[in-house]
This record gives sequence, structure tokens and C-alpha cells, in this order.
Amino acid sequence: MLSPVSVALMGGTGTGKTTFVNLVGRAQFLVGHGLESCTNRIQSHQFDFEGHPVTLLDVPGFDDTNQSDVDILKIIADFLFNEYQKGRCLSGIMYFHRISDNRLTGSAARNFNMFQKLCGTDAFVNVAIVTTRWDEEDEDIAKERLEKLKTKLSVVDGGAQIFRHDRSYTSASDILRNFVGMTPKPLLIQREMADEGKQLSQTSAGQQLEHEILQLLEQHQREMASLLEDMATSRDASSLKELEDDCQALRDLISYRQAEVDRLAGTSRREVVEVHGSTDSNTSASAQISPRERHGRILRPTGEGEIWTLERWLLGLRWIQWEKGASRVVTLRKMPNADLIGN
Ligand SMILES: Nc1nc2c(ncn2[C@@H]2O[C@H](COP(=O)(O)OP(=O)(O)OP(=O)(O)O)[C@@H](O)[C@H]2O)c(=O)[nH]1
Ligand SMILES: [Mg+2]
Repeated sequence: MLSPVSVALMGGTGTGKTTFVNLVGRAQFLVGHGLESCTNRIQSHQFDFEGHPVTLLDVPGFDDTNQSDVDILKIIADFLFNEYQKGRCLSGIMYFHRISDNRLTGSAARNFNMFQKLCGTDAFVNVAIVTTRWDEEDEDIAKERLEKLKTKLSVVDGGAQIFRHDRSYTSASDILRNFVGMTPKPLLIQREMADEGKQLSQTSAGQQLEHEILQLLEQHQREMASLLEDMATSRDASSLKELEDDCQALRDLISYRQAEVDRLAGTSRREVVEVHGSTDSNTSASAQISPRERHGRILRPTGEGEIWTLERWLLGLRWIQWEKGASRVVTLRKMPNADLIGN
């Protein structure tokens, strides 16, 4: 028997990961139809490939329609952590991308960013970018996109190869063959969690995800401001009702995103956190995160320090740097305008 090969298939939802496993490994996993995400856990398929025992790990994509990105990252991180603890590293990763996605923005860009932080630059040489859905795009446009993709992705600069997959067995097996004989490497998230003892929220991928969610929150906040402006000037009852409904939907989305940030940090919004080193004193103070508090300002000075409220960071345009994740110790300093930012 030749050397074993284990490859994880990652990438956004609906990019064709499961289809690839079914094709090259003759598996019979469920593939998606329509816009709904399909694979919601990591599914493993073992088969013989040209004499090599191959394991393909079909990983659910970020931007899943049924699970939050935080849940997906937790699933992936738990799996990779456990594998690494057992002394197992991946031979490589295939990252799936639809060439029919016309720009690398929004969810496609978020997926790429997360993926790159999960891998770390050292593992980029073990990555293959697999482009799919060539049949859905004009050939010249798709080729141009592929060239642009090559120049835009740091994973490609770092040694990742990029492939065109045309949904045939030949192209799938050509791509898989590249992983045969590759030296398995730990991914950054494995080194961070297992070797450095970091919590998920402290890893590069965790911090990237927090950054992505906070950016979405900022965007929602801007949308909310514009909606409120429209409501203030609207004179028509039916359009006012529509605006109110939009406002409520946006409020729900903001709550959802905030809950995601909380879950990533492994904490609840009402948790008491320690705040060290205010500007006025060097003593520590505690801060209660309350959904009702609206501003990141001093709430109530106390003998030992100051009580701060942190809610506004998540709603507003700044955020907290969670420093020692497990103990939830954050360092804050007071700004001249009495707003706070993390150090
Ligand atoms: N037109 C076209 N459709 C494709 C291609 N590859 C996959 N599909 C279709 O895209 C849909 C989604 O494919 P899946 O393999 O389930 O995608 P996935 O990446 O596993 O998605 P999740 O499990 O949701 O993360 C299915 O209906 C496939 O038949 C392709 O190259 N061209
Ligand atoms: Mg799938």
C-alpha cells in the first residue's frame, strides 16, 4: 500500500465540495439544491486512489444558510484540534471557489480571508484553489477572472496552486493527484490552539471572524442611520410602515451579529469583565456589559476604579480588544472624548 493522503475540502457554501467527493471518491453524500446550504458537519470519505488510501474531509462552508459562521468555525477548529492532538496533520487543503462569482467581495471575500487565517502562510504551499462552475460563465470572462484571482490572493503568492475543475472525473483526479506525496503540515489554527494554548477567539481565524462580524455590524449601523433618516422625513403612512419593518429586520440582524460576537468570545453579554488601567488611576475596575447601555462611556466612578459599559463598541464604530480570552481581561483606556478603545 502506498502512502496515505488526507485532504480537507473547504470553501463557501454551494461551491461544489460534496460534488467533488462524490465524483472522485464515488461517495454518495447529499449535494445541495437551490440556495440552501447542504453539508452541516465534517463528513469523511475513505477510498483507494491509484493505490493510495485517501481520506477526503468535506467541510461545511462559511455563510451557511442554517448555521452561523461562529458555529462553523467552532466545528472546524474542534475537528482540527482533535486531529492534531492525535498526531494527525492534513496532507493539504482544496479551497473551492465559483468562477461564476463575479467579484471577490462580500461572502466570497470573507470566506477567503477566514480560510487564509485558518491555514497560515506556512501551509499555503499545501493548498489548491479549485475553481468550479466554468460551465455557467462565458469562457473569456471566466479566464480573465482566473487571472485576476491569481494576482489578488496572498495564498497564491505563498505557493498555492490554482486549478480549473470542469466537473469531470479526469479533472478531479488530476487535482487530487497533486496531493500525493505532499508533506503534511500543521495549520496555523492547530499550532495556535494546541501548541500555544490559545482560545478560539484568540486565534488568527477567530480574530479575523470577529473583525468580519464587526465590519458587518458597522455596515448595519450605517444602514440603520439611513433608515432612521428616511423615517424622519417620510410623510406617507404605507412607506413609513415599510421603513419600520425594515428597521425591525435590521435590529434583529444586529442582535444576531452581536450574539455571534458573544458566542465567539464564549461569553454572554451580561458577563462581568475586568478592566485594567483607566487613565485616571492604575487600579482595576469591573465593567458590566448591559444591552440597555447605549454609550461606551464611564458609567459610574467607584472607589476602586471605574465602571465602564461596553455595549456601544459592538453597536458603534469601535470594538473591544479581548486580551486574555479565558479570564476575559481587557485593557481599556479613556479617550479625550470619553469614548473608549481597547489597547
Ligand atoms: N453548474 C454547475 N453546478 C455545479 C458545479 N459543481 C457543483 N454544482 C452544483 O452546485 C450545487 C451545490 O453543490 P455541492 O457539492 O452540494 O456544494 P457544497 O460546496 O458541498 O455546498 P455546502 O455543502 O452547502 O457547503 C449542486 O446542485 C451541484 O450539482 C459546477 O461545476 N457547475
Ligand atoms: Mg456540501
